[in-house]
Amino acid sequence: MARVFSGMQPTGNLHLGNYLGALKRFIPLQEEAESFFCVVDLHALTVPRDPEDLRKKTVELAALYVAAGLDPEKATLFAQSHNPHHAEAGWLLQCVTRMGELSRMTQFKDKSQGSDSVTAGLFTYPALMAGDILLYQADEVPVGEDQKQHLELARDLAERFNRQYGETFTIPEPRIGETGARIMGLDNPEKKMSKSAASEANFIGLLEDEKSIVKKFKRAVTDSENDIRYDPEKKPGVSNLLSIMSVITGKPVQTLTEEYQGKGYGHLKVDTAEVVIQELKPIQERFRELTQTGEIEEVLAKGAEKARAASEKTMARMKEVMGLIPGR
Ligand code: AQP
Repeated sequence: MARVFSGMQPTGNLHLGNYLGALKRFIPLQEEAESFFCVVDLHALTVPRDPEDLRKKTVELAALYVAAGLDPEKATLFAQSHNPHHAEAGWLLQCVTRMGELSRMTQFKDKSQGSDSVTAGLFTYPALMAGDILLYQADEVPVGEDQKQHLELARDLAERFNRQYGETFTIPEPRIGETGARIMGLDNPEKKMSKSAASEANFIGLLEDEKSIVKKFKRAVTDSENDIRYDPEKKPGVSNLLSIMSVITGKPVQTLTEEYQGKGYGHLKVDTAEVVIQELKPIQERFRELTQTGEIEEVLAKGAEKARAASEKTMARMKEVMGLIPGR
């Protein structure tokens, strides 16, 4: 059975991009693969966080995993910091990662722009991410398009490690959706929807209320024409709305384009908002129930045990081949 691993950071508001590019795509995978889905709380520390908020967001993200349809009996759901192998593997992999490789990561370049207080953790985080994946011998990693470069690095590190120390890791394949892998900001469809966007008009939070969703879609930036067609280069705003609708309804973009021929942008915006509201409603209801019972902490505790057991062998092999002697 194939193994799947993916993670999400417990930071900011989980948005529609995170959901359509990643979380929604995790759900069917739990049926067909041995799946590990992690709340990557160590990654969240790469920029300063309020500790209380980080604790709250970690439990909330795990609750969103379950509310969206992940079943803790089928998939292993856990917090990254609950399995110490991640930090250990991250360090060992940093020692085979080159500074030049990390310097080329576009996410680091974007996030560090104009700041002289960037942490070393933000710079080395792709090596930790490689450790997250390689520890579980994952065959596939479902992610949005923005993570493609980090995954290529994880593959390069796995290949280098295998060459240098002998066969240790499975080489993971990125699994990036055809549609929805890069949901764009509603206020600026030239850039991806992002938790850290300057304006709240950029994203739809998964826990956002109906009124606000409708308002944001109505104000979504489009263009000055009035024909509805899919052309991400020339019509990024309209194409973004079509992508969102396509991933949720399962209708190909082409079919939607035909359905909306002769209708105005206003119509497309209101319908997209409605489709999103209906998709998020059951998730929001289930989320509210879950966060009142305290059962999520239990899910995370059981998941951590399973995760530690699953990564133990690889962790021991990494240490051994690198020349670390076993402790007693
Ligand atoms: N706009 C997006 N469209 C599709 N997929 C996306 N992802 C992120 N943004 C989009 C995917 O969501 C998963 C979890 O991402 P993360 O928590 O690691 O955060 P991120 O990739 O750094 O992006 P965010 O959530 O918008 O945060 P910031 O603002 O910090 O960059 C990943 O699979 C990611 O590809």
